[in-house]
Amino acid sequence: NAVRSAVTQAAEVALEKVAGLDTPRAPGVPAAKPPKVAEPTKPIEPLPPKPDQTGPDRRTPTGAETLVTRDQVAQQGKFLTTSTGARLRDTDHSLKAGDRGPTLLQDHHLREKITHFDHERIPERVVHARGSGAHGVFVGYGNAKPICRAGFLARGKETPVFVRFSTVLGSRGSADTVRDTRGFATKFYTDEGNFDLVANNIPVFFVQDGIKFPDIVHAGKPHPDREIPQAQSAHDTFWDFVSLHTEAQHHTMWNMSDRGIPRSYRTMEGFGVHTFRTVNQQGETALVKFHWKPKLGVHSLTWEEAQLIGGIDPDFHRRDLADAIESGAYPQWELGVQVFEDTADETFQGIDLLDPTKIVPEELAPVQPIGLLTLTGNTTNFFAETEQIAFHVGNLVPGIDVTNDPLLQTRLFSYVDTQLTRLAGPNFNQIPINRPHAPVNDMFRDGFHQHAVHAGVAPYKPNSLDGGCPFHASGPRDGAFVDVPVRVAESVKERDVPVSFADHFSQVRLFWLSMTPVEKQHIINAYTFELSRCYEQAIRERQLLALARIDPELCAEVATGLGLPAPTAEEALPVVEASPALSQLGQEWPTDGRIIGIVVADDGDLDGVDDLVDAITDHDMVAFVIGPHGGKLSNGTVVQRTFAAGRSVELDAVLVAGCPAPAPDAFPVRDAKADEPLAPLDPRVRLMLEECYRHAKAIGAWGSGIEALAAAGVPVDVTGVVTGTKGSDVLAEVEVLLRSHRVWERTVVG
Ligand code: HDD
Repeated sequence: NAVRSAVTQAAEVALEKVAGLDTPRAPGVPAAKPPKVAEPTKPIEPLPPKPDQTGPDRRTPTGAETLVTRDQVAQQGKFLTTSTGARLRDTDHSLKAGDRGPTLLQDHHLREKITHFDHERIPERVVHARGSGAHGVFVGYGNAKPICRAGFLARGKETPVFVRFSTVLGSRGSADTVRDTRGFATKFYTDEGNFDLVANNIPVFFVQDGIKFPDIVHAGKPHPDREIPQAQSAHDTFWDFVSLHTEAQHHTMWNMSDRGIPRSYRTMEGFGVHTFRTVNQQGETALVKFHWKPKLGVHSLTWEEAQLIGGIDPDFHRRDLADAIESGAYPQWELGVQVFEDTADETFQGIDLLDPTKIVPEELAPVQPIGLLTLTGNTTNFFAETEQIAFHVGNLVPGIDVTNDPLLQTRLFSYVDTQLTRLAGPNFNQIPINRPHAPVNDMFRDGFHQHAVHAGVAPYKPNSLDGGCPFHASGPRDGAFVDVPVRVAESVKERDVPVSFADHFSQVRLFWLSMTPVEKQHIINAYTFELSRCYEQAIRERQLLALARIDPELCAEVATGLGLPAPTAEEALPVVEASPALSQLGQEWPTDGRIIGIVVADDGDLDGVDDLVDAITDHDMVAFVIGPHGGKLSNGTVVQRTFAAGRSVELDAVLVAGCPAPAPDAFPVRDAKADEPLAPLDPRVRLMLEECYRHAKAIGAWGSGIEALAAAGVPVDVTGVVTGTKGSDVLAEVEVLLRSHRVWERTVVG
């Protein structure tokens, strides 16, 4: 303060000597003119932030502290400024030598604006580039205490989380519904530090050793010469690799199953894949596999739906997640563990727990729920949160440790390393979305994008100058992370693989045998589609040979589809028992958030349509009234989708309340089927009903809606097609059907 007041006094003395300053101006040069064009937008009251996007001022939605207030980061402050805070009089015109002259290099604001824009993009993730994120909360059940001392698992303990779902192969702008593995990465901001569970929706991986990760990724990514195809495995290099590298066959079979095309992120399971080691308060250890179980059940698209949606709504999964959260239908998953004794050989009933290409069937080791995840908040800013979040399998908390799984060991290196390029330097954990909620007291200093202003002079240990601070936590009592003292070194250094990793086929067969006939048919179709897209005959033949080692029926069906002879496996088929828990079908689930379309015609039976909408909403489902035009129908019912904009693929079930006649100008091309001796039906509605029928969706109709079914060729006397006299009765039956997601019984293989 003494220094300050001396400086102020000196300035006051100097000021007294200065008279008013005139702006010097060269002769003949006019004073600065006001801009000719007025501000294009008149000030109006800004819109309030969406309810699920409000965050306390100085905290991000995750709860980490930001460096700026909300007003400073939103478009809400009164005056536009430069990034250094100077108010701007004009951001619409560059500084020029005359209003028709060249632009001047001295226009600092122009250069700042364009430079910042030029650098708005950062490298996308090398894998999992396409993703969607949400905030939420995890609540522990407390029952994991005997095996794990992690504080966030304590009974009733609430921990904020951020989850990022993703596809693996595609670029940031690729479609959501491609056939691919899905990422399911969760960051728990626990009191003991961040814990990241970086999981997938498939419980096994393509390779057993991380050193092969670049190989599978290079094979799956688009071909390097023309960069096609985008976001899919249906091409030569992928099948070249997996057919040669047979340990990839298990993961590949999961991809070819319905798991490769989830209906929604909300209906996906998640798997930590590796076996982790947990430690309790007494220091006793157990081996565990983590599972996420969706409350809405596991549910997938059909392949035709997935392809159609790729064009109709490439953001289908992102939109579905955000809409559900915004509407308050918060998605939920239970975190569960399979628990195994921590034996010296780290195996369970002959299954090597360190082999990431193997599952342990739930019939042998049940998944025990230990907590509940609820996603409650959308992101405020996609880039700041979903794009900048950095996960790392090494972000562990006391009570959870890694094992020697060679895939996991490489991941421990890769996840920090990749952020150094992607987020440009070593300080990425200071980015708001990555900041722990636990106090951070590290000795990492400087580097690109350092945001902290570290005090003290002794960022080294031991020191005396900063009082010896900070100190080591002494052990579990102080909440320290303690590495589990497992024995590691009674072996020789070698590049090799254990014999127990050598079996590449028995669990693939196990998966195949566990599928229902419908699911098997989908797998056959998927292999046939993908291999048909390969150009190289040798690759198709090699993959058929791999299928022969899994199951002769599977191999024969795919071979028939490809028009090739089915090979026979030289060795005997592995003998395995099926695991019914692997099938997605045969159970009933809550219908929350399911979308029911109601097709209406202006001159149809509109009575009661509004009541139906209310009934659907009351049951926590979503109703889309689909009509010939936007706005309102003659009875005042609001239309959510027009025939022009709505497609069946958005719906889980459809109700038909009328038989809309073809609109004369809907299709400029003559519609041949409209001349058939059936009730004339708008071709877009016919397509919708045909697709719903083909995709095994529940269909209901009453009144003239029954004529629409006939005109679309939808039989009324089959399972899953409900007709009646009253919409409410039909809805009640459709709702029951929806509990099993689809009506597979009426399909050919049902
Ligand atoms: Fe990985 C991202 C999941 C093996 C290297 N991985 C990434 C993401 C998920 C997974 C969900 C996206 C995270 C996000 O949303 O930001 N990865 C897995 C699973 C694996 C696996 C379940 C096997 C069990 N990964 C794996 C290996 C390596 C990597 C073996 C390297 C040797 N993974 C990465 C990466 C990524 C990544 C290159 C890209 C972006 C990132 O990390 O942050 O480091």
